Amino acid sequence: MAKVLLAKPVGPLQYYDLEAPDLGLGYLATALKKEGHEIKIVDCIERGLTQDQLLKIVAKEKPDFFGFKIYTKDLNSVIESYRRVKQINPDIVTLAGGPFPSGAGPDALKMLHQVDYAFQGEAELGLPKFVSGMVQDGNKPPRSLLKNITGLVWRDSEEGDIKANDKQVVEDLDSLGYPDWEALEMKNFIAKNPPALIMKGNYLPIITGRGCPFKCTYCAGPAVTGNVTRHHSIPYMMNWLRYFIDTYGANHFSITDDNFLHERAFVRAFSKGIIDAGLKIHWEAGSNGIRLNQTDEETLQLMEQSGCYLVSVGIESGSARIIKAMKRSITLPHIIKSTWLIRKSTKIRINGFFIMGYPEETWEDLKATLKLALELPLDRADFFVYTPHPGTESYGTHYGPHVLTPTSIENFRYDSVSGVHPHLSARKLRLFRTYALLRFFLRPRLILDILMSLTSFVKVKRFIEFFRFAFFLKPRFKPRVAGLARSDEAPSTEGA
Ligand code: B12
Ligand code: SF4
Repeated sequence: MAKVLLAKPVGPLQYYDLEAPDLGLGYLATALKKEGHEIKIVDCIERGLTQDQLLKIVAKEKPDFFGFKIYTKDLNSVIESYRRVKQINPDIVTLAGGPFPSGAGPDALKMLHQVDYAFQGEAELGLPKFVSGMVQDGNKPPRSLLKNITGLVWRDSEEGDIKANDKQVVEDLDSLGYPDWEALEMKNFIAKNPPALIMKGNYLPIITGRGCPFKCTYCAGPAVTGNVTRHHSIPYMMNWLRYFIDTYGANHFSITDDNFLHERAFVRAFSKGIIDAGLKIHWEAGSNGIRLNQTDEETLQLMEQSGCYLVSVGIESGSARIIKAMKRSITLPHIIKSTWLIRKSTKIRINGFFIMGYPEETWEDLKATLKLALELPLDRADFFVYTPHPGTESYGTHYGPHVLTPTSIENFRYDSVSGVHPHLSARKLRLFRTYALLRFFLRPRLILDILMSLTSFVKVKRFIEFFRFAFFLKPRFKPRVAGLARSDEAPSTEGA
């Protein structure tokens, strides 16, 4: 039996983080417990922990294995933490997983010197096998073990290089069981809901399926969950919803799938399942933005009947040229037609996702994006700034490792400018995004809608946060941490 401590990195809570329990870590906790290991999860963002406080927890818990779930934006923070964890006890086996290592592969170990092993992609199958194998071999694993752990990235001392084993996605999602609610400290999250203005109540994330067959050039999703879509069964999902309703009084769910509408038959069965079970809930689809080539009236109406009140739709650009360059496998007329279909066939609110600052974009393309945002029947819009994440096609084509510097990393968020754009300066991009938000929201229909949604103190607070976010005002929201601790060990990209 080993003691495993998994954490979300130290950092300020930012507008898009939403204080929600991390499903991926919850599934890992279940998988590790099944193998008899002891597991704790610390969400440093949610708890507002500093580096010192996290280190105190590590010193107290004395884990055999310590690992972070890492987004690109977290790199500075985790470099600092790993270095200090190794100072506490060099025998703690340090692990890295999540979106950044999934996309970066061997480069993750080149950049994170204090990490012993990294994982790419879904880790419910590989991680427990790895931990059990390590325990058995007294933390001196033979190559035969390391070579057989799916998704493992490891330093091969015999051949003097870094190996990245093939990833393996989980085919039968129900076989994983449910994310471990105990380890996720659910009560903390419930107390802090709800987040966004448009949302209706106690928000909890659920995931009905993983994976996406598309290959949009800017998206790092498939690097984590692969190109094949898999679903939980309808009974699994209904039990999950019932458990959340009965145990936590939740009435509002957010679907976090990569591509929720990809299999409409599943979406219809899911909606019917909620109606037949008589569950009185609200739900919204598209933390990740649903694709607009998979909409039809019947599916949308069933979604609405079962409680869906909001969809976030991936529009991304108003320029046909940029949509093509992004390899979105959808045309602009189709996007426009589908958005209107949602508006005409249901009362579901629509939030449009747009990307600004894609590498090939020009000033004219940006203007076309704003024009489209104003013409479409949208109730909300998010103008994200393009971020070149490792593992995406556009990172390789346009940027590459040189874009990951200690100063750029903290801007690997959708509201900061991280990469150097070939045509648009960072200042111009920032200004245009602010202008776009103003033009979009300062319209009578939206002003009225927002005013009517300010029904509680929490919502007014959230509105102020949104305002700051929209205008890049610093400090960022709820800065419960003094600021990211700077590491003296800058990530090196040597050999990458
Ligand atoms: C839903 C979602 C969200 C939701 C999360 C809701 C929730 N509580 O679950 C919200 C909207 C809050 C969100 C926010 C952000 N997101 Co997001 N999100 C996603 C999405 C669509 C699905 C995540 C998910 O549930 N996956 C399913 C679970 C099972 O997988 P998982 O959590 O990754 O965990 C598995 C593996 O990663 C691995 N693993 C995870 N942790 C660890 C740790 C160790 C030690 C090991 C060994 C393995 C391991 O094993 C897990 C089980 O298989 C992904 C796309 C994707 N496919 O990853 C983007 C994605 C992860 N998000 C992304 C980004 C950029 C962000 C933000 C930084 C946006 C911003 N603010 O600018 C924030 C950061 C959030 C934070 N707190 O730090 C990027 C990450 C790219 C990158 N390299 O950094 C992705 C890939 C989308 C994209 N743009 O390409 N997100
Ligand atoms: S952006 Fe959406 S459709 Fe495109 S690859 Fe990512 S998840 Fe799939």
